[in-house]
Amino acid sequence: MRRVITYGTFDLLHYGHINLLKRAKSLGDYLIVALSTDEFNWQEKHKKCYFSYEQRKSLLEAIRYVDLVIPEESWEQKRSDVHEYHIDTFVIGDDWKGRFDFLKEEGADVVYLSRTPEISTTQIKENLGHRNET
Ligand code: C2G
Repeated sequence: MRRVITYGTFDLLHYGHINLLKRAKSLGDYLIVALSTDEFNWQEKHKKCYFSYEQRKSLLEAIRYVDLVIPEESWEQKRSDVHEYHIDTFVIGDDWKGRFDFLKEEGADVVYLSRTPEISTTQIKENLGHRNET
C-alpha cells in the first residue's frame, strides 16, 4: 500500500485544495493530511484561521480522498512523519517547489503539484468584501 502525505492550513477550504488532495491521493492508496494547528498557523505562518483546527479537521475528514488527518505543529516534523507513518510520497503545491527536497534523504519521493491558479482564500475574502460594499 503506497502511503502519501501532504501538509497545509486548508482554510477556507476551496476547490483548489480539493484539486490538490485528489491528485495527491492518485499518487498512492492512502493519503494523510498533516493539518496546521491554530498555534502553528499563527506563530509560524502568521495566518489567523477563520475555522478552528477541529472544524478544519472535520471538513478534511469528510473528503473522500483523505484517509487520516494529523496535526502539523512544527516545520521539523516532516522528517519524523515520513518514518512514523511509513510514507512513500510527500506531495505539496508547487508554491513550495524545492523547499522539501531534503525528504528524499529519508527515502520518500517528493512531488510538487501545480496550484489551481484562479482561486485563493485571500481572493475569496476580497470578493466577499466587495459584495458587501455593493
Ligand atoms: N493549493 C493549491 N491551489 C490553490 C491553493 C492551495 O493547489 N489555489 C495547495 C497548496 O499548494 C498546498 C495545499 O493546497 O499544497 C494547502 O494550501 P494552504 O492551506 O495554503 O497550505 P500552506 O499554508 O501552503 O501550508 O508545511 C507546509 C505548510 O503547512 C503548507
